[in-house]
Amino acid sequence: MANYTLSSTITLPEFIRAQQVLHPNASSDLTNVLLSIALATKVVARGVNMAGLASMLGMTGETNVQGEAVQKLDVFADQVFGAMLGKSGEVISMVSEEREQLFAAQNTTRESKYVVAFDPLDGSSNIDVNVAIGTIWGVSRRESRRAKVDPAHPRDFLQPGERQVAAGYTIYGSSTMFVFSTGDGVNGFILDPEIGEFVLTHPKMRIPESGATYSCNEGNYHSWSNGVKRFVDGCKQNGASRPKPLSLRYVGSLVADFHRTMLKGGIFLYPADKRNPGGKLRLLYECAPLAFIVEQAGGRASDGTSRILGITPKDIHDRSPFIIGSPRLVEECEREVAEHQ
Ligand code: P6P
Repeated sequence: MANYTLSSTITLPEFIRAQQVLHPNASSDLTNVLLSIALATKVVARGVNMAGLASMLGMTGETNVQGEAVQKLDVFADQVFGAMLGKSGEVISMVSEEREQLFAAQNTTRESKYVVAFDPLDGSSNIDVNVAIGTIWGVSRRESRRAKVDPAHPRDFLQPGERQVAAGYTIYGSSTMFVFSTGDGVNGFILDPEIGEFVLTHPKMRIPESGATYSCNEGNYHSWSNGVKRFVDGCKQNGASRPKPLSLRYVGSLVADFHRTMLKGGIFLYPADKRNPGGKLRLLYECAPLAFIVEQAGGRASDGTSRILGITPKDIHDRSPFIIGSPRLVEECEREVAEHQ
């Protein structure tokens, strides 16, 4: 039995409801959206943990809109989030990494005003080898100039990430952890399987100013820009700005690499390269939600030259170069990029 009494802990639903009371402009409808996301996360967590036993591992034989092989758990997670958010009554439409087009929630009312973008199971290529994977999500209000009765439209999603009203991620690892922000700091919760509830374990998360690790796919080194190459070369040397070289840590699962960076400090980079001239990671449901989180925790996220949260997507599946982490390291990388195009 976990060594705490339930009276001394705060569960995720209690925390979400308490935030609504604390912040008069927080609405019960956003609370309902967050509770739906939390419930969907628990259902996916059970699926991930049971996958090996339920022979859910492996591929479906299809490919998704990204041209990536679809794993059975991808499909399961996409359907769970689509269904749970769809019946909340607060969501108009959704974008999922697994679906080519946006899709309408099945239960909308005239009062529904949120749109949600999510990567239901990021890092899915790691599922079969038991490496941590994750869900990433961002909630925004529908594009303000649109009337309430207008049907779902991509324009509702093509807003800069700074307009998100909430964002978060879940990491399905040695424990299942739910990390989110509604713009008033970042808080982390670990799932206690004995009570089937997320419990507050990481209040007011802050990313360290700097860190001892850099995280990138060095296999792409020769196709990076000169500025990125100079920054990564600098990570491997000691010098004026650091007493010893940084260590390379790269799992190949964005949520796992980002979560370690959030907790320990450091920098994660997925820059543009010859195969991905516009970057590999998706702006709407990978970069923007994590950028929202990291800025709320005192960190920084850019595409190398511009702040991620200031970028307006042109398409719901836009990609972006992605540099995120401790502010000192991201700034150092941006300086190298600016000075060495
Ligand atoms: P690469 C996983 O497929 C993913 O979308 C992210 O989770 C991860 O950071 C990245 O791609 C890994 O890409 O090219 O290093 O395998």
